[in-house]
Amino acid sequence: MVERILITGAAGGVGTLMRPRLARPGRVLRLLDLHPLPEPGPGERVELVTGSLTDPVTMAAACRDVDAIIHLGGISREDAWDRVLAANIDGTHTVLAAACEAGISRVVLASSNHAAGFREFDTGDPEGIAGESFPRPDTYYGVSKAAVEALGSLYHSRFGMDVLCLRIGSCFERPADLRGLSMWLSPDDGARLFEACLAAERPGFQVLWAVSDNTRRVVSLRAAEALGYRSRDDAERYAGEIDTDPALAPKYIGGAFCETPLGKPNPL
Ligand code: NAI
Ligand code: 15L
Repeated sequence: MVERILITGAAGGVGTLMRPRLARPGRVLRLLDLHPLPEPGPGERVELVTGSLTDPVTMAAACRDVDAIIHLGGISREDAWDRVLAANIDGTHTVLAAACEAGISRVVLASSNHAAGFREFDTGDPEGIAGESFPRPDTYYGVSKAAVEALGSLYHSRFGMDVLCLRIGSCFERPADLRGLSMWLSPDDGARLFEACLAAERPGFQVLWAVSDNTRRVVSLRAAEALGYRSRDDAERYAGEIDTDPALAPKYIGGAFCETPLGKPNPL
């Protein structure tokens, strides 16, 4: 049997990092984005879809013969309310409704640390902040991610879908700054976590922190590890290249997002 996984927002930063890492024999990646995607390399089993995840017709076609969805597409930073609402909240509703209609029972949703950006770094709890902690958004973008989680919960409770929401920290090749030493999700660990989300038996609805097992980690990996995730990376190996002056330490896990003007596109 061919396993087909639909990845929305596949042309973006995380999608580009995951494309080679999620390739497996017997697996087809169906990659959807507003922007054209690079053509398949030799031996690569991908199907390319250019279109909007906010369009129900596009999504209905994209969901055909799909076993699971990794939903990354949308606006990935602060922006005007109506734009964030359309791409992230309406968009995720369209993705979940199409998945449900197509009988797809497993969806992994990209939430963000910014759904909980106003949680303080220093909680005093050695376990770290739990995944299903109540949202404390830092931006309209963060509000949209809290709504993404709520929509996932709704579709699980109403229709029995398995929905895993990942509160992703900072998923880039390497951590950028002092905050990143706590919040980094290495690309390889990201792929490990997506695989755990795809493989877990009947996980139901969960909100999980998606970070590497960083020495300076302040969010809990308990739920992700219970699902089968095993981080092998630690941002600390980059500490020597980063200014670790404690004066630069942000108070809140959302870092600079907590200060960016609401509704103004930010370059972070
Ligand atoms: P990105 O901005 O690089 O990529 C997002 C992609 O979604 C883009 O290629 C864009 O064209 C596509 N997209 C936007 N609207 C669309 C639509 N209507 N239809 C189809 N495609 C659309 O973002 P990145 O960094 O790849 O993040 C992926 C997801 O993970 C996003 O949902 C983001 O909010 C979330 N995330 C990312 C983090 C990171 O560290 N990169 C951290 C926390 C969350
Ligand atoms: C996010 O949610 C963004 O999508 C990403 O671009 C980074 O800013 C990340 O959070 C972060 O907090 O580093």
